[in-house]
Amino acid sequence: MERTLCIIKPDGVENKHVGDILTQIEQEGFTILGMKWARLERAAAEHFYAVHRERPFFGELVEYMISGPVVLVALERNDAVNHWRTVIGATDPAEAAEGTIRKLYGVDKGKNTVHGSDSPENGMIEVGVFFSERELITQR
Ligand code: FUP
Repeated sequence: MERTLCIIKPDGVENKHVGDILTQIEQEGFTILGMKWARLERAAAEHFYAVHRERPFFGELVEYMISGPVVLVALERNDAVNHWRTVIGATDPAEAAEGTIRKLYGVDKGKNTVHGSDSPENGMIEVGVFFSERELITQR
């Protein structure tokens, strides 16, 4: 079974969409393996987005991700990565399809409400960054 990491970003928490997003996670058939509130530390945010280190928006992205609390949700499902990316929509809320989380709640390209892993390999890695294997509830 495939894993993906959802992060409900600071705007999603601030604008009180945590409940709505968790409802969509449940309705879309994901199993929640783990969930925690966090305030990301700068080093953790820099490490998490290290692939974007050379991009012009990197500094702003890191500042934003540490600006307020987030919710980390480890998800499991068939085709979890692609399915979650379909549910959340395109990076830029203005370009995201109708009904997607980013279209519904996103503020702009940076404050786009939710994260989703971009490949099954990264889904495993990113879940592992924030959850130890023994914290994940895999038996139902
Ligand atoms: P996504 O996989 O849709 O989250 O998008 P990316 O991995 O390309 O980008 C990661 C995060 O960087 C986005 F969620 C928001 C931020 N970003 C910007 O702020 N500006 C950009 O032009 C592109 C990405």
